[in-house]
Amino acid sequence: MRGKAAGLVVIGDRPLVAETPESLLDDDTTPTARFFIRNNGLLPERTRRPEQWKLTVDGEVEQPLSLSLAELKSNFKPVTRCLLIECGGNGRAFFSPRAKGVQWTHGGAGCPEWTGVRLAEVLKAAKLKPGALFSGHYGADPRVSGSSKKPTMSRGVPIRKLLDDSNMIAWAINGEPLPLLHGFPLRLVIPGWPASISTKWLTRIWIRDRYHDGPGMGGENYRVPVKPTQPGASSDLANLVDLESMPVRSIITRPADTARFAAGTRAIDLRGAAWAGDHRVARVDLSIDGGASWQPADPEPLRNPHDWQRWTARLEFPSDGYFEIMTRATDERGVSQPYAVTHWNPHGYGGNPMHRIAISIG
Ligand SMILES: Nc1nc2c(c(=O)[nH]1)N[C@H]1C(S)=C(S)[C@@H](COP(=O)(O)O)O[C@H]1N2
Ligand SMILES: [Mo]
Repeated sequence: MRGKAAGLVVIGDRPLVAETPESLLDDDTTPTARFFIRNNGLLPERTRRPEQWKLTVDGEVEQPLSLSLAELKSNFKPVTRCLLIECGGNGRAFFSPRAKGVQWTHGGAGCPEWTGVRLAEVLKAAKLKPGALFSGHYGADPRVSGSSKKPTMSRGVPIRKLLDDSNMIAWAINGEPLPLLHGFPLRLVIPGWPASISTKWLTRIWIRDRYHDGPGMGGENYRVPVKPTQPGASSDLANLVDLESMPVRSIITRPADTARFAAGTRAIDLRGAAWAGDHRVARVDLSIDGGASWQPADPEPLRNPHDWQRWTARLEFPSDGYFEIMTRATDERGVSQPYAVTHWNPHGYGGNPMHRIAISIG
């Protein structure tokens, strides 16, 4: 299977879910074969006429649209951007007691280069009515049960987020048509918030005059407590709100966990990535003494908004031996990562503890 060949770790097989080990996220632009996979249903059949694939934009609009992929390509200006998307459950494996759902560690995220059109341009052509409040996104994937009566998942966002200039309707990843696994022939890419809103095999964007009520909305779905919950307690639905911007996170992508260095090595070069949902990353710090002291990493320039923040660092080591290296990012608001996850919630959303690797010298 592709995932195995590329080194992805399969953490669910029906539906298929696979995460990327941190050391395989070392490329500035995530190669498609190393990009995580999160399906909630079955794969739709691969269309033989992708250019005729239809996208409908309807609901609270003056001008409902039904556009083929060929029309999207010719009627709007194509754009190419590096956008990070991250599963809302990334980090779930760090909750204790265990939270319900696929046990992601830090690998449910990646930053490939997408090509498509600006979602905002298409919405402009549809002319939103003043009553437009929320979106509802639909894809063509059948449910795991095989039933196609209800969509597998249909999530949406408030209009203020839908209109974010970074959002795209994409047909290509890293210069190639989307693979079927990642939404061929058309998908949404809405960075910053849980990637479940970045609908694959996209068929419809329904503009709504109220909060969207598709499968995957409401209840405990993608919701986190306002008042902190005792770990393991059952949830009080009235205390939950939608998880919007994803929290700050960082990973070390070089060296790999358990790397060994020759005796006498006194400096090691590190590389990594950090991101913080809709916020900018203000700094990344590294520690080799369990957080007793920290050293700053050097950020690389961002290529566009919602790009991940690549960083490098050179760390000095006082002696040979075994060391654990920790990374901690801080966002522009001053919010940084905890040592261990707090804010327990039944589905384990937003778990962003610091990433650590172990290395040995000599
Ligand atoms: N139609 C559809 N779109 C979907 C999903 C899905 O199951 N069906 N999964 C969502 C979730 S939960 C995530 S995290 C991302 C994963 O995108 P990827 O598989 O391309 O990495 O797709 C989102 N889009
Ligand atoms: Mo997800």
